Amino acid sequence: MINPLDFYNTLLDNEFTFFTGVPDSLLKELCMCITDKSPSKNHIIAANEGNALALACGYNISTSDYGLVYMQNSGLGNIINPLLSLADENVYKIPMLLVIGYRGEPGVKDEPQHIKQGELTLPLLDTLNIKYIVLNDEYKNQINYCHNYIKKNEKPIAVIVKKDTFSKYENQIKNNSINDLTREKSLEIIINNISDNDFVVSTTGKTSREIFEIREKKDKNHANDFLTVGSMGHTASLAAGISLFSNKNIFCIDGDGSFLMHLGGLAVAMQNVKNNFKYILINNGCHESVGGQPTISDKIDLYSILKAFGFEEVLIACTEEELKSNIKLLKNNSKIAMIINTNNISRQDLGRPTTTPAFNKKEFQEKLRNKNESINI
Ligand SMILES: Cc1ncc(C[n+]2csc(CCOP(=O)(O)OP(=O)(O)O)c2C)c(N)n1
Repeated sequence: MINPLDFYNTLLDNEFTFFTGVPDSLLKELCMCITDKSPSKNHIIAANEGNALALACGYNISTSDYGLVYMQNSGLGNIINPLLSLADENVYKIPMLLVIGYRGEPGVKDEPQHIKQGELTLPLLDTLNIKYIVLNDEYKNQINYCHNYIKKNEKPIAVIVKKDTFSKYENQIKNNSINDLTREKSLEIIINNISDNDFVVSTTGKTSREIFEIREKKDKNHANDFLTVGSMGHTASLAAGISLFSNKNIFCIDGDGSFLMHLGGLAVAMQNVKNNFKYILINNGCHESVGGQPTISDKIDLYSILKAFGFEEVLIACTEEELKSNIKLLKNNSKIAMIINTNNISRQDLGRPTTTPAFNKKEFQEKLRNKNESINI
């Protein structure tokens, strides 16, 4: 295994000193090291991977140095546009180092949402004409090679990071939150206070995993919950699409990282949705599901943003009691949102959905449509 700090120092030795990206569980230890060691000006946790690539392009234009963009391979889709129409050699010819977490690697067991992405990661890079190397113990030579390649060819190169490549970073991010409320407890309160006729569309990561386990614990099936296991950042648009053509209450449960990733999706959704679209933002200030790297949610006014997007009411809950009383109000006949401020603690033994996404969709769809006496299409 590679020690993240040694790797970080190797990057510095090779003049990679500007870091930006979206965190990934396979890069968790490296991300933690970068967050800890890099001056804040030189490390930007971006809203999405395409933004990160553009930031690295800006850095190169301004300094002539090469940025490093890190991401999970799910983020490849987000970088393709700026990669091909900004960084490409036929456009502005901007080099950088891409560090890509290899979820769904063929032959390695992984979740359904990572399978196709894993199969296509290397072929996709080939199609994009991006050279890649798979990171191993020869990393010092490999990073040096990348530096020389970038310099000579003035184009991006990718480093692929397999599962368990990095060892634990010595200085783990601590939970400094004084809030007792966990995301899981919040979800439990929500589930306990909505009816069998209400539907949930939940975001990528542990939110959906926790909802699955809460229903299991209550011996309930999962037909009321659409667990959006992949497609991070699109939950609000997905829930909006569902709610527009249903007369059921659709509770969209988002995370701050996901909310920020494609913020425009919610803004546009709000111009179109009806009063049955209920938006809940679980704000733990970080990408908790992949290691707890901070988002900017504690630096921006989420309440005002949601109000400006068109929510008639925006409720805030920081305690179980506030949450319990707010959730009742959420059922009002108005466009209403709730921000729940939680800590960033989750269970170590949290499982994953044991049913397939396809089965989940079928069950959800059947229940949603069967009980729709009149669908407002
Ligand atoms: C496009 C894309 N980039 C990165 C990821 C990896 N990823 C999965 S969950 C997650 C964090 C989500 O953060 P947030 O919405 O705040 O929810 P939390 O985990 O804090 O509950 C990330 C970055 C992904 N699935 N898809």
